[in-house]
Amino acid sequence: MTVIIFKLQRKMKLEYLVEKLKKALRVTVTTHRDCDGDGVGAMLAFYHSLKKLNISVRLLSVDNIPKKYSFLPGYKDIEVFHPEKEPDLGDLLIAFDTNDSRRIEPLASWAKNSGEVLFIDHHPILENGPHPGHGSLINIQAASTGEMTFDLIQFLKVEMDANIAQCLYSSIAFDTQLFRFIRKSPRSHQIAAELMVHEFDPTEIHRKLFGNQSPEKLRFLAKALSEIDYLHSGKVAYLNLKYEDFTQHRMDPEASRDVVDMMMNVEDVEIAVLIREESKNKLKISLRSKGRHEVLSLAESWQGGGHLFAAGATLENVSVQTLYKNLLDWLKTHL
Ligand SMILES: [Mn+2]
Repeated sequence: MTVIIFKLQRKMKLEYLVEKLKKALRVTVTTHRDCDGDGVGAMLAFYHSLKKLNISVRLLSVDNIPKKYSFLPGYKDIEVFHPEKEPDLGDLLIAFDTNDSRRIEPLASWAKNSGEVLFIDHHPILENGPHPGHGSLINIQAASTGEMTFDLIQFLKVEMDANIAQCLYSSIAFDTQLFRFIRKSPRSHQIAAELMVHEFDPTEIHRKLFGNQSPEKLRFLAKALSEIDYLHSGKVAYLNLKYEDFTQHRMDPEASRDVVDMMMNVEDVEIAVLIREESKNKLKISLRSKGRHEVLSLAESWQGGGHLFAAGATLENVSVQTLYKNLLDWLKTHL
């Protein structure tokens, strides 16, 4: 019964979106701040699809999209949003891979003045966060926003091509981390197989997303990984990367976001916690769990969000010592 209701709701929402697209004079597509391969791939795939439907569409991002994604078709069409330069954003903004309007500010507030903001996403709606518009598509069963975008593009009857396929394949490969995290569903593989009929090189995409590291990065990793602390009889891996750790290796703190996933490769580790100093006064926290303990509540207690088993937060003017104490308290009650 619940499945039928879910399918019906999904169909109604898809129809609502199609109606909106038909009426829209100009559509803007975006993804969240500090984007990842899933959000960028999904938004680009949708951008190419709307163009094929002759719908006027723009790509706007609230911050710079890392160069590592420049292999994706359409990357060069992405513009960074500057409120002072944008009198008119069109009448429909669609954001991929988030349902938290704060992560697309100031674009969300700006767009609301002229039209509607919809989200296409697979993250749970936050308890204390803003609510996405009622026409938004949220499916927390999907392993990536790319998979939802694949269904949406099919529903819109857009003919798949190599550009769209490459973008969607990159989305799925990124969020499943090369098909490791597939949420007990064959869907990620099924969609990937359908996409691979088109002309692109999946191995090359895997390398662009997860390989292509510099020697400096490996030297940095060797040092960082050797400094992990193991708490709670080795069930929790904890690492604090200081600003100096990055400057010493001439590394962008952004390039260390994969460290938390490496921490999870230790057999006994159930939860990994990475706190990195992005700049003086600004901390980024990444949380991962193998599935026995949710970590979203910890992220939410730090005004962050994400998935049940992969979440994060950004905090300013808080000391690492304070966060560490919060963490120990949280672990005491949750482990
Ligand atoms: Mn995602």
